[in-house]
Amino acid sequence: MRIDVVSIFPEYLAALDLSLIGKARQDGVLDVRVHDLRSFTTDRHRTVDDTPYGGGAGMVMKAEPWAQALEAVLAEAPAAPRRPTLVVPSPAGAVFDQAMAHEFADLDHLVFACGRYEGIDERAIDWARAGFDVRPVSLGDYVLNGGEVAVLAMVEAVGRLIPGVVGNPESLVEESHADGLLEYPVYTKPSSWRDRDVPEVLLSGNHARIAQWRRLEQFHRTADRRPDLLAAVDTTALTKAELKALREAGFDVVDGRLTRTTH
Ligand code: 6GU
Repeated sequence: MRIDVVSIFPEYLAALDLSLIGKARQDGVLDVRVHDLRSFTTDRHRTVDDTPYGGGAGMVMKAEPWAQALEAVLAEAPAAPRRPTLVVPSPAGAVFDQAMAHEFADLDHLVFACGRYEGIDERAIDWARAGFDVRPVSLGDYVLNGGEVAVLAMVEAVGRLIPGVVGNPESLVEESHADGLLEYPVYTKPSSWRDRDVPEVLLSGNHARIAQWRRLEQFHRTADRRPDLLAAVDTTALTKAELKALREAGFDVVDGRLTRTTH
């Protein structure tokens, strides 16, 4: 996969040299290139922003440096059947989730446009639709100073789904959000630590019991921490055995939605 990132703080993206993503780059699985937006300016001060039309606080990123940068990215883009996807990190975007990470992981070419200040002149975004599939994306309902940290998060979430990036692909199956539920709690040696014992079932060697316990822990944890995710569980996909275990554990299906009836 090819990834281009355009930013006025290219040093921010140095973290992409590290860990699994850095290894994937070394191995040639990921081709990540970071570009300095200022290198696409033509004035002496390398200006990338100006005051907003209509007034208001803060500055807006000028359209022309973005057009120059994105044209350069397109000119260098490897030939591909699909046009590149331009991800524009913004608190005003659609919320990034694991489904979107999978969608992006299937693409050949992702380009990230890191805005700063109050955002990018909207005409640059509109203009980019001619050459890119444009996706304004948010990490969640809070405000960052710029898109760089969001890009680090998204590249990591997307990159680890690409075959060959995560050493053991099985670790992708049993993790939070893989099946719409949060992950079960995990433990390692010693079995007793500061008067706290690992749940007995995990030492039993009974793999069916362990799988059932972990599944119920997923439901309990999701009910505690993310009731919104619990309500989104497809209850028609639950097996009879699962439903029985869930009812015994204090859950029930009410109006088609999985609900916890007791604690
Ligand atoms: Cl993607 N960008 C910015 N600037 N702020 C955010 C965000 C993105 N997601 C949440 N807040």
